[in-house]
Amino acid sequence: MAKELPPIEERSLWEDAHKMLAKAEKEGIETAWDRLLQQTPHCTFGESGICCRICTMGPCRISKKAPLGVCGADTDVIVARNFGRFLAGGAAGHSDHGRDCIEAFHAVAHGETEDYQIKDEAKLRRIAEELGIAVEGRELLDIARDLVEEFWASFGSQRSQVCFVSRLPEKQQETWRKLGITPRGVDREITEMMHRTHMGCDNDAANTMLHSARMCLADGWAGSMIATEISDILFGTPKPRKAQVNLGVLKKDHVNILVHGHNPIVSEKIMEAVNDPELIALAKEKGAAGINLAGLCCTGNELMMRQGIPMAGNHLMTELAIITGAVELIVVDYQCIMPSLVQVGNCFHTKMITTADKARFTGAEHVKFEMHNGMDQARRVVRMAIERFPLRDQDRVEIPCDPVDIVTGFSNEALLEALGGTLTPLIEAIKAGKIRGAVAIVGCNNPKYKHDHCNVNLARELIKKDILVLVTGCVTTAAGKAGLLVPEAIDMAGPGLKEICGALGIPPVVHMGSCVDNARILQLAALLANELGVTIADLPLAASSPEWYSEKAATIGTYAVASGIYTHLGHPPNITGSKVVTDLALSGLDDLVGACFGIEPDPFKAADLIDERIRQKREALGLSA
Ligand code: CUV
Ligand code: SF4
Repeated sequence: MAKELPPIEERSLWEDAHKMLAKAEKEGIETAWDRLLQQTPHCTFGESGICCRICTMGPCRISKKAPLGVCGADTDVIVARNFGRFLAGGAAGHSDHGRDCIEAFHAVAHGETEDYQIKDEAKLRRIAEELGIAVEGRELLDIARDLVEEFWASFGSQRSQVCFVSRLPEKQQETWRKLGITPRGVDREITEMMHRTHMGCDNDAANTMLHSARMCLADGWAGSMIATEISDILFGTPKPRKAQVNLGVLKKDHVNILVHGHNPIVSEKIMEAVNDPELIALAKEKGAAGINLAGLCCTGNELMMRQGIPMAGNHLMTELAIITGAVELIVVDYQCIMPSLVQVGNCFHTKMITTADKARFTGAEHVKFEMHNGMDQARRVVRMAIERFPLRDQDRVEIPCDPVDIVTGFSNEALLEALGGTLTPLIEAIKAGKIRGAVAIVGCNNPKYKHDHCNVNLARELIKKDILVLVTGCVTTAAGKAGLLVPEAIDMAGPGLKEICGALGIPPVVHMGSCVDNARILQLAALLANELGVTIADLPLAASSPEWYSEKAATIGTYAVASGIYTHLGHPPNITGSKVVTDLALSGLDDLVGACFGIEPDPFKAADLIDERIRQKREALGLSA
């Protein structure tokens, strides 16, 4: 049992984190690392997934002495049910975010709001056409209303399958149909998971696992994909642009506002409000040089991808950002927001504002954002931040470093443009072995690891092996801070990758967005598979979430595997108490969907594991290893 925290340098890879952890210690402010120590050792029943709380004949926990729950459920059934519900939480999170995007799009299409507009008309028309909606000679809003209905239909169970399954190669659709894992509707699959895992329903672990796959596919190919496509339509499809990362993006003489959470519907309006000349004048009246906006986590990714707004930090930097003492206000929507931010904010003058009725925090102030009042509410929030600037104690402010430059904005549209309009140059590079494959490194931080150590080192090792790396979510900030998201990073890549990225002027590690934007990577995989006449499982692709923590990350991993993409995780989900479930995850799924999970905490060994998989896929395609 760990009795003591590791030294500060061992808790994070980064200087900005070290300095803020030292400041926290000096000022007696508790962080996630302190609380992890208090929670260690964790409950081993929970860790291996063999504690069942599904009914009140229990709770039951499985041991040698008591191998069955009161109802007779064995360890495999209990683990599969717990894991299914865990994944349902993740699918619900992304997909409810997607639903909020449809609501915004609906309001725009029906003229119910002036605060949101259609920014990418061409993308709206393109997607409508793709989904079989007539576009010729029609008014934009007419098309939009039809597209809204198409998206709503992917949430219920009105159809046999969600709309974007059509993006997959026919052969792969056939595999899903045979296995019965074609997702029918986002809400239907999540609800059915809750039903199946009620006491006395699905008592066959493998069968529950198959439904887990189906439900996660509904998230990837509908909930998340719809969120991404609508966000592009409403706020613009990302294009390559410069931005900056780390705590150095905060400014000592400015009013600093942080946006945290996931949905661009709130953060985009805050960004507009900080550019309002009246509010800038007010900030100057209060003694500030101006208003500075920075992002955290995924809403930070959304703003950085589309608008070049700087990123203050990823998941484990959120408490530390407040500890700079320079933050007037943090405005959040939902997901991945530690409740401790209220407590840390109370150690300073930092105010926390919540905006969604479904994510309120005791101790924060609630400013409800709705479609018809987004802009007014955003101005109100920015004004509140300005009012707090005079309360800041400048003697306690410490901005620990200078920001690092990055390049962001690689939507599939932008990637295609960089390739000259077709995938051919990329495919040729893959065939020639100059780019041996591609790996998406995605997801979170977890204080059980040295912060960002695995995220960064895995990316570094893979590009050395001529493997293109795609990043989203919290890995973005890690890669950015390590200097991997600029074209000059090709100097750290193998010779083939260096040549191709150099010619295209792109970094060897490409930022593709937030967590829901992992759907962009699914789409890219499908485009490549269709172009080559194979399935996604045949491609030299992999995914990894080295430092994951959230239900959503597990859901992403599961839809990646179910889509045919081998997925590495730094540590297993809480399933190790069941041999059936663990074997399925680590190998059995390979026979069904052409991919499985691999577990390895060491990033250097993980790079070899992934490299070996890519080697096998290349050989099977008749390409040099
Ligand atoms: Ni949605 S899910 S910690 S913000 S990536 Fe970051 Fe990304 Fe994990 Fe959360
Ligand atoms: Fe125990 Fe079965 Fe109830 Fe779970 S469902 S708590 S194993 S009796």
